[in-house]
Amino acid sequence: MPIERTFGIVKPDAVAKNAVGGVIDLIEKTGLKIVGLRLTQLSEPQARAFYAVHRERPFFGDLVRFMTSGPCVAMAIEGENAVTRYREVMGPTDSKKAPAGTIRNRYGTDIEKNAVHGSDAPETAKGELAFFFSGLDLA
Ligand code: FUP
Repeated sequence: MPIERTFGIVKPDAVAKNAVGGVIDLIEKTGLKIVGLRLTQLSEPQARAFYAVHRERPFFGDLVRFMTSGPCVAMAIEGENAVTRYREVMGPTDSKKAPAGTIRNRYGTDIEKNAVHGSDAPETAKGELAFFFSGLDLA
């Protein structure tokens, strides 16, 4: 199985509740490696651009408000089958439906305040990694 890279965000709700270390711990316990890490606060244009795929959806305005409400932590994550394995440890979008042991079960609240983002495919991961990191920032 080839080594793959994916992209994740510890969202403002999880940063506010001091869960950055807890999220990274759950990721590392799966055997995946953190190869890039950056604390930042998204501006409104940046959040709109990052979530552009959702711009027609009814929740877009609230999502942009939430994602700009405080600092977040961008993560580059590496390992075999990293996209799928990271999505498994995140749990489903709606935190209320997330099974025990997942990040969203432990640190999320609902479908919006769901603690983390993760790329949905290797091609998306490339674009999202490039949005937050320069090649020089990655191990
Ligand atoms: P995910 O891949 O699990 O992050 O989920 P999506 O790409 O479908 O959605 C991106 C973000 O939009 C979610 F993390 C939270 C937000 N969202 C809502 O606020 N309401 C919804 O009904 C669906 C998504």
